[in-house]
Amino acid sequence: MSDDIENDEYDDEEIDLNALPDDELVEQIQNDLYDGLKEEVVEGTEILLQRKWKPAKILSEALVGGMTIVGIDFRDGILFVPEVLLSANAMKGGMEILKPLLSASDSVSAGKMVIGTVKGDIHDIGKNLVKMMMEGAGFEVIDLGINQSVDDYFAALEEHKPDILGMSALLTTTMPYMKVVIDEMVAKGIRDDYIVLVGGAPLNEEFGEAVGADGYCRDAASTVDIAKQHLALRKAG
Ligand code: B1M
Repeated sequence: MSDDIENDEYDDEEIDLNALPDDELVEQIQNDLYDGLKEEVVEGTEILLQRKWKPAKILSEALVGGMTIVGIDFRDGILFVPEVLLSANAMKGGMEILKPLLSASDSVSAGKMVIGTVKGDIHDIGKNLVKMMMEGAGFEVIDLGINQSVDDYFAALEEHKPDILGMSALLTTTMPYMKVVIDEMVAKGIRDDYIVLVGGAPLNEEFGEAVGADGYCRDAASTVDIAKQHLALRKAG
């Protein structure tokens, strides 16, 4: 019995995040993200910022690093949807803190992008990261959200007249919808009016080519580079 009490006391013990050295704090943020503890993830993110960590480094090492572990355990059946939702919510808490810092840059727009997750798919963390990184690089980004149909994309292209259309898909069952959108653009004669970039964990270079996209983007940072390259090519005629 005394053992139980001791264990309970141990479980309830609050960790002073401020007292942890950087490497242990990053590990603790990843653990808190895994446990879906949004407040703690936010606090840890703020402490790293106070310690002069670059927002992009916090994002990739603490937040994306933590989400990668969640993804592995989700795949292996150790975590289930409700737990992953809590982790996703905790991740968004940290991202909210970093967002204005990543976005605080040039006032002149580097270009305009409309982005959305395709129909049937509700994953949006990666897309949101892409949005943040693109905004950080000076792009104007119109985020359509999740579950976007051909009609939704077309309405947004019409309204916002972007340089780039970005599509995200995280499921093998929803990624073929990207081809539906691109084929419809071809049918309407508007395909070449836009740079089409696609991304999402199950995609690859070959898939991007097969569906007729201009580029496949492995992650948020490479999306910025690929977008800039394509815009430069267009400008060069
Ligand atoms: Co889902 N899920 N999920 N899920 N989920 C995956 C994708 C999965 C791989 C998990 C697994 O089994 N290992 C698996 C898909 C398997 C497959 O298709 N082969 C899966 C499944 C099966 C499902 C459900 C079907 C589960 C169920 O209900 N039984 C269901 C589907 C719901 C639906 O969409 N209709 C489902 C639901 C969910 C939650 C709602 C619980 C939650 C989403 C919460 C949210 O997004 N708001 C969730 C999550 C969180 C995941 C995992 C664990 C993490 C995804 C993530 O956020 N990664 C994921 C496992 C994994 O990917 N390891 C999984 C972090 C993010 C930063 O990376 O999204 O890859 P990522 O984005 C990167 C790049 O891919 C790229 O840049 C981003 C940043 O670097 N990128 C782009 C992404 N989009 C881009 C667009 C661009 C450019 C780059 O445009 C130009």
